[in-house]
Amino acid sequence: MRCLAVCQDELVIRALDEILLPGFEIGFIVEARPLARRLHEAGTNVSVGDPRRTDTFLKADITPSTCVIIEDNARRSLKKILEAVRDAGGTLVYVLGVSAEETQRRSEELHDEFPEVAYLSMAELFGGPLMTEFARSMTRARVLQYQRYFADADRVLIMLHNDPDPDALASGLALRNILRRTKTTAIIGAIQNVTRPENLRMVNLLDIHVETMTPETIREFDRIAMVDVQPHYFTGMIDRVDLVIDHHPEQPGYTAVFKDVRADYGSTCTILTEHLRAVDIDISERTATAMLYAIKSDTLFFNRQANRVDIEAFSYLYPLADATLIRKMEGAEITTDRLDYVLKAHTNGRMVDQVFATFIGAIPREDFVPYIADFFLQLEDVKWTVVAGVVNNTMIVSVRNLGYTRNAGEFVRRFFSDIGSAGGHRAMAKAVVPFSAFREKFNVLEQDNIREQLHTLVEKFLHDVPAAERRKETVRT
Ligand SMILES: [Mn+2]
Repeated sequence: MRCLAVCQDELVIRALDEILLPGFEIGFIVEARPLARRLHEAGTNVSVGDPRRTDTFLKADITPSTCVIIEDNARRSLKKILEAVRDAGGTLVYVLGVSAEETQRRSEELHDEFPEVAYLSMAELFGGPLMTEFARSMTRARVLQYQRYFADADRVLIMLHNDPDPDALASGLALRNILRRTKTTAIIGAIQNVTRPENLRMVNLLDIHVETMTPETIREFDRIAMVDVQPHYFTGMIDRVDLVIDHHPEQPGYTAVFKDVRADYGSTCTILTEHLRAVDIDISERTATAMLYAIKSDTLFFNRQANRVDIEAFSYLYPLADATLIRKMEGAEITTDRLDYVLKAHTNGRMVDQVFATFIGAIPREDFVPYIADFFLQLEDVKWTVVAGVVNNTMIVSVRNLGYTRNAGEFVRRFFSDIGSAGGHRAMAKAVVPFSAFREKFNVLEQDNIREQLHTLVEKFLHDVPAAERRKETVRT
């Protein structure tokens, strides 16, 4: 494709020449002879001419399919040049704004008179890649620091939350890689080990060893890192932590030597992909597979809280991972005992205004509750699910929504933090409370009443406009 650029700035010319030369046949029109001579000597295809004159472009032989780039340095009469190009038959015209100020105003002005002309600003063109590079070097500095801090330790512990999920497990593998350690020099541990069937399948297929820890064994380590979780989770059990990498909302009240908490990321593995890339560490197929599966499952395959960085990490890991293994791990999600509880949830559940609530009674394992909450969110017309079940006199409440409504984490904190633990994101949240405390606070005994009580709470929450929004409304009226 032919490309003709009208530029007077040597730096811009050299940059365009270098960028466009491989794919385009590019020529330049300049006004100053000395500049033309210099560029010609450097091997650039350049001619001298007055860009305000139509015959300059006729001589350059432009056709409707020639791509014409015109530099806008805010000094020359841009309109005259554009008219000359138009009269010579040019139709594919781009204006390149190179003055730092006023590019927005210039592009608007131009648009009124020349709607077919596209305006590109230098800042837009270089801004994205430049910011990515700078962010990467900041990450690199941070990773190099904690690598050094962990380098001389004998025993390193990478701590995960209870019943570790794919994001926690894969983050453990990834961090071990970054610390350049093996399974004997960096232990991946949790107070309560893996129980969910799909996570057990992941642990087996990828041969991930998680050691069950106690407060005593935790103390034997020289350095402690936490991934996908923060110290407050362990309620005082771990008094010293060296590194925290997590994507849950940042919790106050702890100090860590190093910390990278990014609540706007869909998974901890997304953060760790950036760490791995920043220090250029080779990612093994096993680690890439685990991380890819983690991003997929923490974002419910990009249906929940995924953003640009998650998609970027996913596409980086994808060619490095084993897709067949991932399919095998996913198949483990549906089990017959889970189906039994889905049926029970369906029978006991009720839909009101796109909110599905159900109480499934006594259950042998906690994971049935979030599984059912995720399951019913797939139904057409369901925007919120609230599912409760009881394991050994402890009530587990899982809340899910489609992410663009009110905050699920806020919901559980508002109603349950006074009687137990409650927290989570905008789209997913969980509360764990003594069953007796729940019944006492809300005065419910019958199972059906529990479900109705959950509906009442959601209704109250959704119809209660938060103070900030109320203020906005007053201003508007
Ligand atoms: Mn996670």
